[in-house]
Amino acid sequence: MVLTGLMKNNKNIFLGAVLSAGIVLLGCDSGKKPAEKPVEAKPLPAIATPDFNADSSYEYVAAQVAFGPRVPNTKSHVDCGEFLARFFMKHGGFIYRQEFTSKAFDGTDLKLKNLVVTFNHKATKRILLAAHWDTRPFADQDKANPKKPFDGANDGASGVGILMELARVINAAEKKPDVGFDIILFDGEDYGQPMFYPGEYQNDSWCLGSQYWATHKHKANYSAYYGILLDMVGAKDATFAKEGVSMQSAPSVVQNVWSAAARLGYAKHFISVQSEPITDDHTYINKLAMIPMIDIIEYEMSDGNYFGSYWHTHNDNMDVIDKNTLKAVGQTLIEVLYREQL
Ligand code: AHN
Ligand code: ZN
Repeated sequence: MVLTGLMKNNKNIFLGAVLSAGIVLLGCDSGKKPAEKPVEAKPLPAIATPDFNADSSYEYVAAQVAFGPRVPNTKSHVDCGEFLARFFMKHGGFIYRQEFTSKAFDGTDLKLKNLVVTFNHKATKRILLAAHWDTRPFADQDKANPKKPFDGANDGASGVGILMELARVINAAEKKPDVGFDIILFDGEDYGQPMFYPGEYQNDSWCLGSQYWATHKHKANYSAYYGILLDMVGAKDATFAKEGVSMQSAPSVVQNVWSAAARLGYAKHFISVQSEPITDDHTYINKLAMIPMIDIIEYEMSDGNYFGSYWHTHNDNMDVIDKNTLKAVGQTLIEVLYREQL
């Protein structure tokens, strides 16, 4: 896999060299002495990265779903939260359980818990990876049964299942990334006001956990070099567009992640299309925590609601999850982490 990556990459490097040669020639016209030789672009050195196991990641998605919908203020939610905390401790993470209460759009007090997991805490250069672990309390896009909760296999569990497998394989690997990294599992992302609720629409009713963390970090002076959020990252044939908030706040991070995916052969998932801005946890991390963060989120151009047709319906269950998509996202994240230099 490393080899294919390198071969593909050589092509990009070659293009880069042609382009810089063009710039040197332009320099000639303006009367400046051209550089002796264009600076030679170096191909990426081969590196060994752990292999992301999609079967294992799939089982981690299923394990969350098996608790029942992880809706705040339910036993399934509490139990799954404990399971996740234990899992990350077992696989080398240090856990901060951040418990707090937030008011929902309808005035309900929600008992929420962000799980902050740190790896290699001594490293000062840190990458933040995140996903939400809660499930929406109603399938309000479902025609037949819009008031009942749904499994949230893709919306919620897929991102968490990828971060679980990433933590497992990196912890088991002899060679770790040079950078430190943190995983935050945000709670209360999906409790946003549904269309069936009367009254004025409250925009900030989504993303309660990330809004809380951004203003109450687990460590007062915490920051990260950049962040990557995962949301709905496990559906069959999913496409991820370059999302608007990400392109506005962290275009070079988008570029880096999309290039890594292309090197590994995953360009059919990481497409070169820009989508409109989407309000998600990264919106608040950018706006309130001032950490540049991108969102890898499924975006289907052919679909009326932009997300998959299963979105916020009872079809968001294990049947939509595909191991190839989990692999594409998980292996790309590993590539990005291991390529990041101090
Ligand atoms: C809105 O629908 C405003 N944002 C999408 C955030 C989301 C909901 N992600 C998953 N579920
Ligand atoms: Zn959702």
